[in-house]
Amino acid sequence: MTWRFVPAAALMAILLTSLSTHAALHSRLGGQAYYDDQLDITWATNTNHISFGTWSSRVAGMSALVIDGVSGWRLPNMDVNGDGTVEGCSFGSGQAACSDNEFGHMHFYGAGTAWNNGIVPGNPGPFTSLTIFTYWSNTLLDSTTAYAFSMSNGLVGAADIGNIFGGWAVHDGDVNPSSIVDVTYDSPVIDFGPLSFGLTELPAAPEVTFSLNAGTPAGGGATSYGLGDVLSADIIFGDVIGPNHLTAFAMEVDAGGVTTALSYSFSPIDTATVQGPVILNFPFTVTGTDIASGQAFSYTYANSDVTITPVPIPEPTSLLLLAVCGVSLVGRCRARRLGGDEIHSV
Ligand SMILES: [Ca+2]
Repeated sequence: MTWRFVPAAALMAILLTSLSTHAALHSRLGGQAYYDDQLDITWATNTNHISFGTWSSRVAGMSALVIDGVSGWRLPNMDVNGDGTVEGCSFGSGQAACSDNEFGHMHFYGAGTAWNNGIVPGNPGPFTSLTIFTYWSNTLLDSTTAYAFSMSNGLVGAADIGNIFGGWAVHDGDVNPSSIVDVTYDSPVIDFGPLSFGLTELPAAPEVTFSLNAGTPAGGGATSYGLGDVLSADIIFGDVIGPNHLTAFAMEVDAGGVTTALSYSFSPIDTATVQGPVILNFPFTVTGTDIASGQAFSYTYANSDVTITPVPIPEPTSLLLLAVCGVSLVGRCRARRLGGDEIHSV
């Protein structure tokens, strides 16, 4: 098995941004969500996307929710620091302490910094369908009891998970993607087994596309990305069609813009011809068991290209520094000047 980059086609761009915190809600996904720059999370505009239900059903609803192509939604967290204590955000406890409770912070501070001046049903700001009823958090007290919050009066409670409460979707970080990653493959080989996925031949040049947030600095100018950094993922391979079944993702980009590691897997829901999990890696290997014949199969694409395209963040005051580097195994990197923007080699 070989692993070959094609430098001429593989461009890597790293987006470096300089953004300040404004204590504001920023429209995202065409107004379908708002980024809360104080808590560094994004709230769905429609507070009733998945309606009311039991705690378990709201958790399941979040995992299936896709808004404008973005998955990875969850219930709000009422114990962000995980110390087992839920902050009530009472007067005098302070805004910093209140940020431990995402619901409490939204209710008492909202987009601002003044206590008791937040988002409530009578003053919902940009949010829709905000009701006086109770909302589930993702914070469990024990196996049968979860914390819940009243956006009407700011009361914290713990209730049996069988209760019917609301489910307001939030997402870690900013859902505006920082970059789009396209991975394309060619030179397919059937290692063994039958053709599956409803295919009559292996696709000549399949493509996988991810949109990612800014990732995490990994030291020395490198950046690492995990499953939580993936905002959306798309793949078409026979009758395997994304985007909502990505189960693992890990990518490392070094300071020179070279992708030094990339692996991921999809576990699509079983269909007549697909039985998950289907493991796709880099280079592109596809393994599984064909349902029709019961035989194991393995396919490999010998060649891989990675293209990472930065996505400008819609902030008028943002400073964008783009570094464009040729990707190769020896880490070739060059500085460019594009459209008047200042480009720095990294
Ligand atoms: Ca806590």
